[in-house]
Amino acid sequence: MAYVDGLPQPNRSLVMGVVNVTPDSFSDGGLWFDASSAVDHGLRLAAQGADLVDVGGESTRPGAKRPPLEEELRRVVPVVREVAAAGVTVSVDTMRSEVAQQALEAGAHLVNDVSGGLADPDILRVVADADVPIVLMHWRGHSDHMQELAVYDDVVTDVMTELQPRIDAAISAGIAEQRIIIDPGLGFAKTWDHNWTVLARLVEIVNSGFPVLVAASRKTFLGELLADPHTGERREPHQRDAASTALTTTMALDGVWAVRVHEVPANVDAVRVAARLGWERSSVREGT
Ligand code: PMM
Repeated sequence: MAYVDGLPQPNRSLVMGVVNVTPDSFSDGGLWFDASSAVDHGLRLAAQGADLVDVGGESTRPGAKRPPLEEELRRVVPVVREVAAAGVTVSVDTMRSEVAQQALEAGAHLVNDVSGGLADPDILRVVADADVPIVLMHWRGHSDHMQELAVYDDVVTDVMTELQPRIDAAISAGIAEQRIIIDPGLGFAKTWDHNWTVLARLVEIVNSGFPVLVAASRKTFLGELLADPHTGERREPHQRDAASTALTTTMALDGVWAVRVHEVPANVDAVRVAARLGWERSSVREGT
């Protein structure tokens, strides 16, 4: 199990709860759009057992348009401040250095950059100066055109090859290697089949030695998998939680550092089940 300096280390995969302070995220857009309901939601997720709470103000669903900087700051910073003040470990989900900077000043403990430092390279300096961990996600372009970029020779090899220069850039900017978390970026410039391939071969990514975060929760490939057999209609996002939890179990057994999820209690149970089972499997292997 990989650990990250300065973050909780409960000897199992961590659970990161999601608070999208957006009007348009695919799974919970608009639900926590005002600061006080976003704060309440973040505190509720922490009380339910989330190890980290991820606060974001930009929807990255395919086709989404970016909010202006001032709007993203207005959405995110007050929520980060209040949730962190309550003693919760908070990550800020942003691609902008200014948002990262202000969120860190407001008490955030890590930065989750879905662009892996590509959208605004100065974010790497901000993270290095603050000496906090960063999530570098595999990313090929903004959401308004990313699905045109979903072309790979071998998705797992290509993701790892494209993450390496992001890791190198983070280290060159002064971020300690032990503070780097990687994420294959399910659904970002990836088809549903690509997502399944990444999940089937997750161990190859975990074997890189870097802590791995994965966000499968409620994503469209699950809605498609669970489509109504009669009408073909996709399963709604909030009815994808059982499938998301099933994936949490397999990903935790594969050794991911953390899962990013919308619904916390079942996923906390799942990572605990996986930790116990993983421990038992290694005892059996060692013949104890
Ligand atoms: N996906 C979304 C948002 N943030 N962060 C990381 N590190 N990895 C992801 O795959 C990721 C992310 C989009 O999902 P949402 O709209 O449910 O937040």
